[in-house]
Amino acid sequence: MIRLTFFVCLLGFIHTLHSQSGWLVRYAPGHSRGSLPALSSHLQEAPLYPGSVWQRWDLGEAPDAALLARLQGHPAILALEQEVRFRTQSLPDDPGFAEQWALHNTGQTGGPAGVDLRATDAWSFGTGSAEVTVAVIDAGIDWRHPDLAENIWQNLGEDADGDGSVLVWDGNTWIFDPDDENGLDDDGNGYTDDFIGWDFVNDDNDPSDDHFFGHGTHVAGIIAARGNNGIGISGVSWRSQLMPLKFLDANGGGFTGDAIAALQYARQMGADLSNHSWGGGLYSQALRDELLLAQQAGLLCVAAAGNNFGNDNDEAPLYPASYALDNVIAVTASDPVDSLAPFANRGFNSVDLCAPGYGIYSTLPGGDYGFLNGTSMAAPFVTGALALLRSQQPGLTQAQLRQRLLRSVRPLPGLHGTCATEGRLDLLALVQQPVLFQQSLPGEVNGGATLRNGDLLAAGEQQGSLWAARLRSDGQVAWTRRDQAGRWAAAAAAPAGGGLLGGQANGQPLLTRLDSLGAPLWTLTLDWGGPAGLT
Ligand SMILES: [Ca+2]
Ligand SMILES: [Ca+2]
Ligand SMILES: [Ca+2]
Ligand SMILES: [Ca+2]
Repeated sequence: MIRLTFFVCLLGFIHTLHSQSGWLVRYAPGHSRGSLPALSSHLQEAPLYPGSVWQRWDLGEAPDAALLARLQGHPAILALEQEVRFRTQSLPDDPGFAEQWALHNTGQTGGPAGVDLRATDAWSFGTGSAEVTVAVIDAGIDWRHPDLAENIWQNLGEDADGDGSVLVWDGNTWIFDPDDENGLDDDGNGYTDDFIGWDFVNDDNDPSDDHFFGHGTHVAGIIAARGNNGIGISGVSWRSQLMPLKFLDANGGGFTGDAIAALQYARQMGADLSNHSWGGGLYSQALRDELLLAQQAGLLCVAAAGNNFGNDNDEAPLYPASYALDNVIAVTASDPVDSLAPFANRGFNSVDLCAPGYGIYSTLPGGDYGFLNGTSMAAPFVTGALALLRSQQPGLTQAQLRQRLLRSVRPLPGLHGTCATEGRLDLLALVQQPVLFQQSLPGEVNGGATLRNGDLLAAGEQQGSLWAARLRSDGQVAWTRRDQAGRWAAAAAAPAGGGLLGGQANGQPLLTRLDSLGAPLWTLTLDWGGPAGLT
């Protein structure tokens, strides 16, 4: 009884200690709290752990700014910083995440657990950034949807009042900024007041989704529904910008000319990726020409292989998926047991890879959510994956993005013969490929691209835990390892058997590949932009 009481008290004590953010202080040599007699006697001080040179101070809810300034300049104090509250990054808090088997399969469909993109591990390496823009060439997007609105691309070339936004919250919903609606084509791109994209069906500036079940909105949510915002679902990329380009009408039909105009808009306005969850059997030279222009502009296009119940696209092509262009990636659909979905097309030469497309939960118009099936759902998983990779490694070229995508596909027996890679998208394998070199080919460094602080140099899995090497702001290579609780912590060096060693010589970061006995095989000097390129 006594022991039990004590234990409960101890827990209560710990809770009190860590319930609010404190201050971490390190005294200058020879100094201690006694050097600061002016500090009030109610200051709580404790070392972070026995023998730590850092002390934790409790200064109350809102310490006096003048006091802090005095303390920070005090000769007895070497460093003073406020504690930061960390949170796990891998599992988003979106309540609908439990339905998203494709990202994290716990067996919720009744099938085996673990048949998924390993998204929760992949997000340890990054969750996407607003630097990447994805054109959703579809039936439009419910851009007011609470789980999408903050990720909608904004054309600041039409921000006539210069307040940095073309969308405003009117207290009830998102609307176009009334002060920007001037009826002028401010950025001279040929479209008047095109704040967030364009509606090529109705030729106006509101690319809302009027499709009868909300096809475009569902596709958009798979790519980049706002992740970890406490509502709805999580996109593959939590933060990429979605550019709604509507060319499919309320019934899901659209014309080649409008598709081409939409693609031209995406290219002109600098989209990095475009998603094409639609297709048709007729070859169009005009569309192919436009896709070639997109290729020259660095725009990577992801297309659905079609739902013709096992049609072989090698024999009966479906466009745009079947255009044999380096910037067109064709995706068909797998199911929760890693077989080809029953409705999905195949093509050993003309389809690149599989991605989940069966029982997919995503956003629907009117702030809603629901399940849909189709290769239309598979393509946006690949688009989102590429957005994630691009935000993590912005220096990659279109060809490198494609190469990394296809190389990281996980071959699976159930997908044998269905597509060129005979496998399914694996987000973790995709994002943990090193940034600028291939381990197997000494000396192959990405054509002069500049490394930035935080760039991933190498990563891998060992004994069930993830490790990663990133470039630090001082040019050294920092090794980190993720523990069982999902936290990243500094590691002294490369993992045993990881085969890579980081270092620095003459201010240039080095990466050395080791053989199984630890002897160096080769060393790469990495092209580093230095501290000026810090992000
Ligand atoms: Ca504005
Ligand atoms: Ca314009
Ligand atoms: Ca305007
Ligand atoms: Ca969400």
